[in-house]
Amino acid sequence: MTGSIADRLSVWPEVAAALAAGRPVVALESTLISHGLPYPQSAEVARASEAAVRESGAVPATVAIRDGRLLVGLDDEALEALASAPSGKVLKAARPSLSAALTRDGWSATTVSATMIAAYAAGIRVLATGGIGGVHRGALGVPGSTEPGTFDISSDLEELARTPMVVVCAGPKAILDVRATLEVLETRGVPVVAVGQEDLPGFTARSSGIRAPWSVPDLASAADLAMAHLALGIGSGIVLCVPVPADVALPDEVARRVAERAAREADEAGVHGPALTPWLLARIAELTDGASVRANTALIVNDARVAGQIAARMGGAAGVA
Ligand code: PSU
Ligand code: MN
Repeated sequence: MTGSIADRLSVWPEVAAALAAGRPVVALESTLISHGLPYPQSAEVARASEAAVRESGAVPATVAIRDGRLLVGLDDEALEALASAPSGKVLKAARPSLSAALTRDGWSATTVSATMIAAYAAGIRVLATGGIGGVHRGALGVPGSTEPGTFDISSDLEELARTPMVVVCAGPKAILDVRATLEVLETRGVPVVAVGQEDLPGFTARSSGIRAPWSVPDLASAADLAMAHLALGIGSGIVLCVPVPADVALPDEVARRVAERAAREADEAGVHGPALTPWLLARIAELTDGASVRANTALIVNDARVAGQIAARMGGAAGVA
């Protein structure tokens, strides 16, 4: 079977009804459920994120792929299936693997890039994730080393450059080369905005140690800026970064130290490609004795809540029927 993205969409009735009525909807990506967190925390966070979007006055639409269809909005059974599937059973679908995911049977989870494609086609303009993908450490080579760079740069960045959506996250993942990630986003015309602080949030840490390219004091101004950006019609998305809740945040230097160590170990173990991010997140969970998982789950749910509030403030601009 072939068909365009629009032909492949299966929009959950509640989501379709909300979009038709001009009510706010928030898309949630599903790779963090299947590949980013251990079970059962993965299932808990998927449900808690949906609940947080609802508490904010918006309708959640978790996106995934099953049997050739792009599902925009999942029921509880589907969330459980994605979260509890044995590793390797669920494909990690990004823009480059979208056609492969859509032409195989069973489940695929969608990364930020694939989620943006499906959600945008459905009319949704606001998305929540934990941390966006970006430029991996070593992608540009390692100083002092003669080894060439891996060039591992997430397709999330290209998608943000071409798909006009508001993406709420807790900053680029700490496992990345955050400075290089910001530079690519700048080159590709994607505003990166810290909300409520001047430092760029550091995923599981409150601060990345880098000043954000732009910052706004509160959610109201974040929503205003997001609406202004989308209204321009210049094509790119906008990234809103909200810090992880303080009570579970990893100390900034701990987050950086374990990220560096995990990245070094991944390189030594020869882990590359789409498997790298899940491997690093799992290794950091071990290195922090689960503290990174507590921070990661809390920041995902917090991002979902904030995205719901932003979408509610955007009103009709948060989606199109
Ligand atoms: N946020 C998390 N955990 C995750 C991800 C985001 O807290 O696992 C996922 C998102 O789906 C993101 C992906 O798009 O990691 C990036 O993967 P890669 O670096 O292979 O592009
Ligand atoms: Mn990659």
